[in-house]
Amino acid sequence: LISYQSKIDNLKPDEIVYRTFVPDDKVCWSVKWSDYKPKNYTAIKLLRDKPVWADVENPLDIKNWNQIDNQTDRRSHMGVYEVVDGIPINPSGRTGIAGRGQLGKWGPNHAADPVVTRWKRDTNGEKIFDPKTNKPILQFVSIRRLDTNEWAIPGGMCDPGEKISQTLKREFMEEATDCLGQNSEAREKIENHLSQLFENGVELFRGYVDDPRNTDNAWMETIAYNFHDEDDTVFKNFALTAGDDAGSVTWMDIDGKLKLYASHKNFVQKAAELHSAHW
Ligand code: RP5
Ligand code: MG
Ligand code: MG
Repeated sequence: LISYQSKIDNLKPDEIVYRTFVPDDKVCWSVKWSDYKPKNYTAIKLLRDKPVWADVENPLDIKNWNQIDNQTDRRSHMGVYEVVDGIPINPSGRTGIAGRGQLGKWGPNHAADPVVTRWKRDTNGEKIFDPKTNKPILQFVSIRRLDTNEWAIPGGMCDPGEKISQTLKREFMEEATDCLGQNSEAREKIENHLSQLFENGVELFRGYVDDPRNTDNAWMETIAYNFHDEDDTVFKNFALTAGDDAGSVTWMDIDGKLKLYASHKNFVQKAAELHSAHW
C-alpha cells in the first residue's frame, strides 16, 4: 500500500493500489526479475487538481533529466540516474510501485530538513546526562506529521529556485512556529529570533530519503542541517507552535530507541554524534 493513499485520494478499499512485495534481495535493479510488473499509480489529487508545484502528467513531455530544468532541479544527489524510455528510474532500486505516486515531480523531489537541537536541562539549567551512557541528552524539535501521524523533522519540499538555506528556515517556521497562522508583525518577531541560529548550520546528510511516497519513478532526496542552540539563548523565551502540515510539535529527547518518519532517525543520530551526545 502506498502510504495514506486512501486518505489522500478518498479511495474506496477496492480502489487502493497496492505495492508489489519486493524482497530485500530483489531491490537492486541489477538483480533479474522478469515478472516484475508493478502497478502504476499517480495520485488522483495530482491528476485532477494539477497543482502548480507538480510536473506535467506525461513524463515523456519532460526532456531535461539530470539537469536544472527551468526552476526545477532535476539533478540527483546520488549522481546521474537512468532514464529508460523517457522515464526516470529510482537509483535506490525497486519500490513495488510505478508512476509518480503522491509526489509532485517525476525523478528526484528535493527537500530540506532542519534538525534544531538544544541540551536537555533540569530546572536549574544544568544538562541532564543519561545514566547508562553518561552522556548529555540532546533534544530536537520534532513535529507530528498530519499525513502519517508519525513524528518527524519539520522539513519540506524546496520551492522552485529557492536556496536550501531558505527552505530550511521557511519549513521550520511554518511547521514548528506556525508563522503562516500569524500576522506579519508576529512573523517578523519569529524570524528575528531564529535568524542567527539559522546562519550557523552544519550539514548532516545529503542524499536519498527512504520516504513512504517513493516509487520506481519518483523519489525524495534531502539535505539535512543541524542548527544547535548551545546555551538555550534562542529557545529560552520562545514557545514552539505547530503549523501547516504539522499536528503537534515538541522538544524530543534524542535516543537510539526513537521511531521517526522515513530515514529521519539517521539524521538525528548524526546530530547526536556531532555533539557527542547520548544515543
Ligand atoms: C521527507 O519528506 C524529507 O526528509 C522531508 O522531511 C519531507 C518533505 O516532505 P513534506 O514534509 O513536504 O511532505 O522525505
Ligand atoms: Mg511543510
Ligand atoms: Mg513537511
